[in-house]
Amino acid sequence: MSAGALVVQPRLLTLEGGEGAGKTTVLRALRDALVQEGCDVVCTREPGGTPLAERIRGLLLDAGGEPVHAHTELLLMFAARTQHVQQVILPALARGAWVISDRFTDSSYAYQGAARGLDTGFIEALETTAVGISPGLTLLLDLGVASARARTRGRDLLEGGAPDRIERERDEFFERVREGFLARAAQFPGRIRVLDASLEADRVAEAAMAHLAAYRRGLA
Ligand code: Z5A
Repeated sequence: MSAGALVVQPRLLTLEGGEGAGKTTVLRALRDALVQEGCDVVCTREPGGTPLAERIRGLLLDAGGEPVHAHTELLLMFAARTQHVQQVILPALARGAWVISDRFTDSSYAYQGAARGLDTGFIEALETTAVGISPGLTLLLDLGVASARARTRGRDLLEGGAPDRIERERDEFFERVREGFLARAAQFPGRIRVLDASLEADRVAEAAMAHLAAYRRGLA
């Protein structure tokens, strides 16, 4: 299977959305559903997923106060992704495992493309050259910016965390991220399913599992 120059990987599932949309929560529900059926499941995240890519994540989220150029940010995201794909995702898929990634290339189109204003053609060139694969199914957790802020503030208060470099962006930035994701969903309606992430966590997880079940029936 291929999506343009990309090879579609049916067992690669990705979760996308703005901050605080509930990706981590949904990822656990999907993992549990697959594990219960005896599947080998690898859960991972971007940026990150390998020791080197996690170090790049650290640089991306805390640049020590130095301004980060949008192209630097994009190239670091893709450096981490290339490493992640080569070291973790492709080997897991090759042994027949399912891979669930908390974020993947759609995030670069939404954050660095739609929100930072970088050229989509350049992102496509990086995706084709340095990534080469596309998920079979992507669940986009769509949530309004104000609700997302309230959730992450609540979590930070509970856990004593603080917003990172990207989380400190203004609401307008996150509005553009949201629009960017929805535009991707409109462009790839077969792959990207949009979930209403404003619902209670259990309802969002149920919707995610229903999409996964329908997707798996389609593969059979
Ligand atoms: N980034 C990028 O710019 N370009 C790229 O190519 C990639 C990433 C790959 C780090 O990603 C940053 O990198 C991210 C995008 C950028 N920056 N931002 N913003 P990340 O995925 O690690 O960061 P994040 O999106 O900010 O993660 P997050 O805040 O942990 O979001 P989440 O995983 O979607 O949310 P959660 O942890 O599952 O839930 C957040 C809180 O809400 C928590 O207290 C939950 O208990 C609560 N929650 C969850 N679901 C619900 C519902 N349904 N109702 C009520 N409360 C809920």
